[in-house]
Amino acid sequence: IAISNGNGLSVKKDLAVKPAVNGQAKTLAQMENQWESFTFAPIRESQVSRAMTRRYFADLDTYAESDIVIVGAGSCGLSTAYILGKKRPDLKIAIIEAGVAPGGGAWLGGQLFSAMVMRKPADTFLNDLGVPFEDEGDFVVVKHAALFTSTLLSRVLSFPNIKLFNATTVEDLITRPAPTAADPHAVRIAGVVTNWTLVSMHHDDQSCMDPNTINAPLVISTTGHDGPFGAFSVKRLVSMQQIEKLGGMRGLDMRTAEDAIVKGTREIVNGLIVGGMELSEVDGANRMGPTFGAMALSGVKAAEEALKIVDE
Ligand code: AHZ
Repeated sequence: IAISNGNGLSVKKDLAVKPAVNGQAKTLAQMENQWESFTFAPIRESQVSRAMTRRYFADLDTYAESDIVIVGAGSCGLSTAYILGKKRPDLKIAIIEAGVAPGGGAWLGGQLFSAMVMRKPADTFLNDLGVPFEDEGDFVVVKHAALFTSTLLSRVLSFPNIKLFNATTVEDLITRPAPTAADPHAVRIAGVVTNWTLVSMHHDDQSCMDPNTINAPLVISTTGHDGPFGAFSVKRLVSMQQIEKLGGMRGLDMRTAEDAIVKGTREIVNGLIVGGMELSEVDGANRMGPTFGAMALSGVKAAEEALKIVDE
């Protein structure tokens, strides 16, 4: 049957599809031993498509103007989002993660071992999150890194004011002129340029595929140290001549690396905070290897710095 949608367009409505109501079991217990008569509630394929695309495109619309964009959903980016989500339900926060699976390097503790080590006082973050650990004195151990990351992810994804766009790469930064007496070419960061990661991976073998954008007065970059991925925003700051050069991440020293990352988490250029291991590339800080307290607490500090700027 054809029905006018009010814009003069006619929309085909399939009357065979009724709203899905499952009049059967209300609880799992009621389903026990009922498998002979079991059926799912009815559905049509287009309902599935629309349920997904309507929400995704509404989110793209909503978050095209965000209050804060977090680039990278590793342990630092997710910790930042968790604190911001808890403290500020009034802010619109978009997380852009290049990978299909968020979590960065925090699904395993180190090498391919399961347990995750955090030095005190990062146990406060675990307590806040509700992740159990064994206390070994100066440090604590979560029995599986995935328990930390999955709990953090589930908390972050539950905030109604946070949207994770995964499989999406930040390809560039949006800038606006912000000249100072010392630097007439200075800019402020005013958002991010995005593309689906699969598109980003094919710029060399397909004709121009232009990106999308998100405007935001504040970007928090946590893309990890340099490598096949990583250190994206700070490398771009060098190529756009906003910082002179990168210090380059130094060798591993657990005793100094973690303090340096947490203390150094800050606004690097106007509108761009850098946290986590991306910061080691700016400051020439040591790496810490498989001890994750600094990633959580750098996230806490990044959130604190962000709120100072937002509330200015
Ligand atoms: O996919 C990346 C990862 O999930 C994502 N990312 C990188 N570039 C991106 C881009 N757009 C969108 N252009 C991008 N996303 O950023 C995430 C970074 O996560 P990570 O776990 O690599 O970084 P982190 O700083 O949160 O944690 C670092 C963990 C390390 S490395 C290390 C050492 O080598 O010593 N020690 C620790 C604890």
